[in-house]
Formats: sequence, C-alpha cells, structure tokens
Amino acid sequence: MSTFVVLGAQWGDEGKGKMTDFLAESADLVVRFQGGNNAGHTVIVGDSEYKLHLIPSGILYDDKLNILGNGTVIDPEALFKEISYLEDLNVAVTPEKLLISDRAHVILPYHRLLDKASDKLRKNAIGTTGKGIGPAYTDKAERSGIRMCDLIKPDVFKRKLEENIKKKNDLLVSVYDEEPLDFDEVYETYSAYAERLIPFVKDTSVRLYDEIKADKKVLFEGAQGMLLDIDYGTYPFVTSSNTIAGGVCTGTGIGPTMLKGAVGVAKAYTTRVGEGPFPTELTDETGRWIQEKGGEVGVTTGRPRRCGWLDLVILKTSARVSGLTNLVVTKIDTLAGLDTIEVCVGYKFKGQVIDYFPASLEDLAACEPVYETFEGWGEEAATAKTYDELPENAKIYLKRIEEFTGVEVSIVSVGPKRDQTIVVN
Ligand code: 2SA
Ligand code: GDP
Ligand code: MG
Repeated sequence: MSTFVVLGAQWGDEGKGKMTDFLAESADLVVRFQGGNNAGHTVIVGDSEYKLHLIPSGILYDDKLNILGNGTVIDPEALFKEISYLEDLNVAVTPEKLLISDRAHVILPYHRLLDKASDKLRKNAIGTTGKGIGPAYTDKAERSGIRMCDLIKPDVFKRKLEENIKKKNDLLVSVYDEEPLDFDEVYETYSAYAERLIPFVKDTSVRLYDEIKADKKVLFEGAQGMLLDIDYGTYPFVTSSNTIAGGVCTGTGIGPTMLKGAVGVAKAYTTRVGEGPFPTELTDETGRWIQEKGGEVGVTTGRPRRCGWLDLVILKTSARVSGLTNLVVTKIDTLAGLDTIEVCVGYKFKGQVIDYFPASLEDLAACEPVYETFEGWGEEAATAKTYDELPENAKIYLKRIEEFTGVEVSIVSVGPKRDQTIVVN
C-alpha cells in the first residue's frame, strides 16, 4: 500500500504545494481532505508558476486523478475561476482528472458575507481569509449545510436554499447591518454552477477505496498546518477543519489502517498569517529580513506573513498529533546569510521547561521560549544537489531537528523549483 499524507507542520505555507507536486510524480491520485479555497499552494514547474487554492496540486500532471474529499468545503464560483485560470495556462481540468465528493459542503455567498462581517465584529479578530470557510463548516456541524449531492438536485437545492437564505438574511440584516441576498439571483447562479458540476460529483469514498485496493499510489494533500487545526491549533485562532493526519480519514472516507505514512512539511523558520499567538515571532529587523528574503506574503489574501525562529516544540507536537513518519524541511536557502540562527527547544513555564504546546492561550502567553544558537551558512545552500553538498552548518541544524522530534528528515528543499529538492538517503 502506498498512501501518504503531506501535512503542514507549523501554521501553513511551509511549501506543501511544492512538496505535493514533487511527490505526486510517482502517485496515481492526489486528494484534498479538508479546507477550501482559503489555501494557497504555490508550485513552480520549469518557468511557470501556478497558484492553486482549491484544486489538488496533482492537476498539473495529465495522468493523475485528483479528488476533493467530503471534508473539503467548495465554493463553486471559486472553483470555476480556478478552472479558467488553469485552462488559460493550458492545464486541462476534466471529470477524468478531477472528482468532487457528493458529501462535500458548498460555500454560498452568505458564507462569505458572514465570514467577513463576523470577523470584523469580533473583539479579537481571527484574521480569516474571508472565503466563507468558518460559516460553511458551522452549517455542516449545525446540520443545515448544503452538500454537493443536494446542489445538483434542483428541488432539494431550492428547498434547502430557501430555508437557509431566510435565516442568513435575518442574521446579515439584524446582527451585521449588511444588505440581504436575493433568493432568485443566488438560486439562478448556483443552479447554473450545479449543471456544470454534475459530471464531477461522485461518491469519492467508494472510488478511493477501490483505487487503494487496486494498489494505486495515493497522496493526500493537506492545507494550512497543525497549529491551525480546529482541535490542536491555537484555538480560536485556527481554521475550522482538522488539518492533522486524522482529518484524512474523516475527510475522505477511508479507515486509519489505509494510511501508510504522514509527511510533515516544515520551514527552516516559522511564519504565521492572521492573528493569534506566536512564541518565537521576530518583530525586529531580522523578522523583516526573513519576510522579505523569503517572499512571505499570503497567496490567497496578499497579507504579509509574520516571521520568527524555528520552534521545535511545534514540530514535536506535530510529530505527535499526526504520527509523522518523515519530515521535509524547506527554505534552507532563505536563512542563508545570517551569522547565527536561533532555534526554540522548549518553553519555560511555571519554573519548568516543557516540550509540548499548551492548550490554553493564557498558559501559552506565560511560556518563554528557550533558545539554542546555531552557526549560519552561506548562499551556496541554494545550489546544493545532494545532502553531502549542503553546508556543514545546515547539516548540523537538520540533525538537531531530527534529534529533537524523533522524526527523520527525508527531504530538504533549497529553493522553490522542483530541481531544488534534495532527497536524503
Ligand atoms: P479561515 O479563512 O477561516 O481558514 O482563516 C482562519 C485562520 O487560518 C489561517 N489560514 C491560513 N494560514 C496560512 N495560509 C493559508 N493560506 C493562504 C496562503 C493565506 C493567505 O497560502 O498564504 O493568503 O492569507 C491560510 N488559510 C487560512 C488564517 O490566516 C486565519 O488565521
Ligand atoms: P503551502 O501553502 O504550504 O503550499 O506554501 P505556499 O505556497 O503558501 O508558500 C510557500 C512559498 O515558498 C511558495 O512561494 C513556494 O514557491 C516557496 N518555496 C517552497 N519551498 C521553498 C524553498 O525551499 N526555498 C524557497 N526560497 N522558497 C520555497
Ligand atoms: Mg499557502
């Protein structure tokens, strides 16, 4: 069985898109299991750069089947925009290459409006992407959501939309002081999307099971990262889905025994976009230097990402909650040029040093990072083709990551391109 999940081991944007693309070469299927078009995955193939949000990165290959699992939330408007974007770049998106779970929930215009309006009104804004993710998952949990299988049945869609629009308009007008939505307009637009969606919508759990049983190679593509997980992240400054390995089972309809490995992707430093705690954040010149050198800007919203030192407490927590079997460390080239590099190896908390991430944000605020200092390396890191060619100090850094987390570093990324990827033997 060859079924692996690629997960963000920090707060997202670790380079999962690049890694999925790299690993997808030997896969038959690429499957998203959570999140929606809040994600932003950058993939560089040759001289072309692709920015994907919802569609799995395997779409860039002609011979892979891509699946949006039941755990994802799908905005048809965003989906068709992404399909046009890809087709303009000569990437075909057909039902032979992309299937959508009939159980996936649909993001509707009121979800987007409520997402933006509610985050604005929150005392401590989360800094969501405004794509309607939270409100769509809210409806799913509240059991009023509209699923793909509902959207493509005109009568069912009409009945459910009528019920929902009435409730959402009340909320939009009375709580958020927004304009109400027009039922006919939404029904017409989304019925047209439904027509176009019909060939893509299938029971993907059945298909996936059959493919795995037939020994096909499956790559599950995570979005966001461990600390944005609704259960294990920095709640409430999280996204609304399970971004950890457990999300694969509930988000695609396979059992845990069908997942062979979990690959955690981590940057050589840490970034976060949006609000919330960040123990190793650098608000000084070094933080700005990393932000600029690493091009740390949100792929979906264009927001600058906050930057800080690598936090091994985070990686160890990721290794635990996702049962990581391998680690990928990216952006070794970005840190090149620093004389010294700090790495957090524990938090001082109530007179002790802990190596796990506390649940309470108040406890987290009381944690003081404990740092180890490493010697930096030079720009030659970006041209290394093998592990041996990496600068000695970078190897010492990578060894420390392995030692602390107990997980092997199997791949090192030294630049955004496919050929800037070193597989460690
Ligand atoms: P949401 O919209 O409800 O999921 O937002 C909740 C929090 O989750 C964060 N979040 C992300 N963090 C990193 N990267 C993401 N994707 C884009 C990217 C983000 C962008 O690749 O750069 O462009 O801003 C992503 N998606 C959600 C979000 O910032 C909130 O903190
Ligand atoms: P994802 O959400 O995890 O897929 O990551 P994003 O695409 O949001 O952000 C990662 C960014 O880093 C993208 O612009 C990638 O092209 C880039 N990237 C990935 N790996 C490397 C690397 O090793 N070095 C450098 N310099 N850039 C990288
Ligand atoms: Mg991203």
